[in-house]
This record gives sequence, structure tokens and C-alpha cells, in this order.
Amino acid sequence: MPILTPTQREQFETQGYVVVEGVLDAEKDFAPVLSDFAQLLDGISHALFFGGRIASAYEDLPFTNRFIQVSTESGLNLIQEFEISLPQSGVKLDTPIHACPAAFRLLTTPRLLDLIEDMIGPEIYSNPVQHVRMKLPKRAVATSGTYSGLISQVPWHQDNGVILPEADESKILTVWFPVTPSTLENGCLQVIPGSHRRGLIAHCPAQKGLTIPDGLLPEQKPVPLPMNPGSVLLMTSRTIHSSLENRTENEVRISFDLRYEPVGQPTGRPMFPGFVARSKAHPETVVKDAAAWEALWHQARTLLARQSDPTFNRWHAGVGVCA
Ligand SMILES: O=C(O)CCC(=O)C(=O)O
Ligand SMILES: [Fe+2]
Repeated sequence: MPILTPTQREQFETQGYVVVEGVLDAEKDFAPVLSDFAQLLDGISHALFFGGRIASAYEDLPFTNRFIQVSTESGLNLIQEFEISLPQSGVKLDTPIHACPAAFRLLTTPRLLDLIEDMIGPEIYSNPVQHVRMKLPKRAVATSGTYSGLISQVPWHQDNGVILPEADESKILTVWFPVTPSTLENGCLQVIPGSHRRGLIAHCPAQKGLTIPDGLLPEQKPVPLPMNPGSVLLMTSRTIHSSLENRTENEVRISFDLRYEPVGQPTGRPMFPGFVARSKAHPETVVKDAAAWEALWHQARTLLARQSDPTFNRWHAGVGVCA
């Protein structure tokens, strides 16, 4: 049963994005993952407290306040502990990855897959370019250390720009959804409507990660997209987007960004594992077991830990438009 209305489908085709409301359910779909995250943060907080790095384990604070407090006081970027992907450099045998059953259930939620099937057909592959983001208030992000778009603002880019050319023809759909309200103040996404029709634009390595140089950005006014939990943003891989700063004092914008594509197409990150999430033609190939998914990531981690960092994109600082 199609979920998109003809108007929504047309918006996706002409503007390169559409927000679909009421796809996910806060209680059924988000409560398990939030409860898992709370438990994880509890463990982290106690370990840091016992290690003398923070003054308390902050047991009484609600999740988001505790995340802010523990992050600020320890000066650590904690996001990799919650992440559902590996970092692009320096992977070690013990690099954390939290490919937990609650996240797997979210990635394979039938209503989400129904929506994706409506867009790309019934042979659905989960592309491994996927993240959990917990955007901290700007004031709470440690000023030292490497910039991380997983806890901070993300600059203008196309998702096609952050993967390898092998996937330029793959029909990758970006599926972004907030778990806590995503607002203008706490750093919602913004898109440039119609920008997907310009093809792939050059990206340059910058302090905040890969970004389209100002001179190559369309003049057009961006559209900010505040969203409530339950809503899902669909974007093409060429839609230019970014996210705003979190200017609040005490809010954390928690979101997932996932990607799906028809089975059999290159993912653009061959060193990371995807999986068949739904298949009418070959139902026996569908990965249904969260532990099997986690094992795929652990295998990838072992391989990556034994080699030097692979290449994740095609752009070079100091060359061409990046010079
Ligand atoms: O969540 C953000 O701030 C940026 C997300 C993004 O760029 C993406 O999902 O492709
Ligand atoms: Fe993106």
C-alpha cells in the first residue's frame, strides 16, 4: 500500500525532498532505543566517575541533561559509544560500535520499510552510511579535539559527495528522522529545494568535514525543516542540505540518518557492511537477526583495524576548486 500521496511524490521528484508525518511511533519505535541509550550512558557515567574524570555519575539527571553534563565535564566526545557505524579513520579492534538490537529494530521497522518500498521498490538494501546524532548545545561542545558532525552542526553537502564514485549511479535514498523534537533553535536540517537536479557538485575537505565551497552553492534560499518525532525526511543523494547550530542551553537533538537502496547496487562504502532489509524475490536473503548485523560490523572492524585507513571520498584539499 503506497504511503506517499501524489503531491508528496511530486514534491520529492521536483524539490528533492519530502517530510512524511506519522510514519514512526514515539512509544513503539523510539522507547526501546532510548531506554537502551539510557542504560549505556549510565554505564559510561559510572565508569568515568570511578575513573575520577567526573565528579558524579549524575544518576538523577534525565538522559539529555546527563549527556550534556557528562560530555562537558569529561571533555569527551561520547557519540561513538552510541554510533551504528564505524569512524572513517583510526579504527581499532576495540573501537566502540553500538549495533544494538533496538537500533536494528528501528532500521527494519515495517512501517519505515513500507515507506521505502514505496520509493525504491520491494528489494531493499540497508546502505551502511548511517548515523546516530546527538547534537549538543554549541556551548557544551568541547573546543579542543576534532570537529564532529555527529554532535555539532553539519555544513552544506550532498550525501553523494561523501561516498565513493562507485555509487554515483546507485539510487540511494536518505531517510532522516528525529527522536526528540528538531527545531530551528536546536539545529534542525535545512535543504535547498530543487538542488538535486544539478548533479554532483564538488566538495572540499574543511575543518567541519566535506563541504560544498560557498561559490558553488546555489543562490536560492534554504528551507529549514523543523520536525517532530514520528516524521521522516526523505532526500535524494544529490539534495544539498546542512543543519543549524544548536543554540539552546539544555536540549540535545537526537536523530537517526539511514540510507536504503535497491539490492545489488554499490553502496559507496564497500568497507562497511550493508544488508538486505526486505526482499520479495529472495526472502531467504533478508537479515532478520540483530546479532548477525552486529557480527557484520565486528568483522568489518577487525579488517579495518589491521590495515591503514581506506579512502572514503574523492576530494582533495588544495586541488582545483579546493585550492
Ligand atoms: O543530522 C544532521 O545534522 C545532518 C544529517 C545529514 O547530513 C544526513 O542525514 O545526511
Ligand atoms: Fe547528509
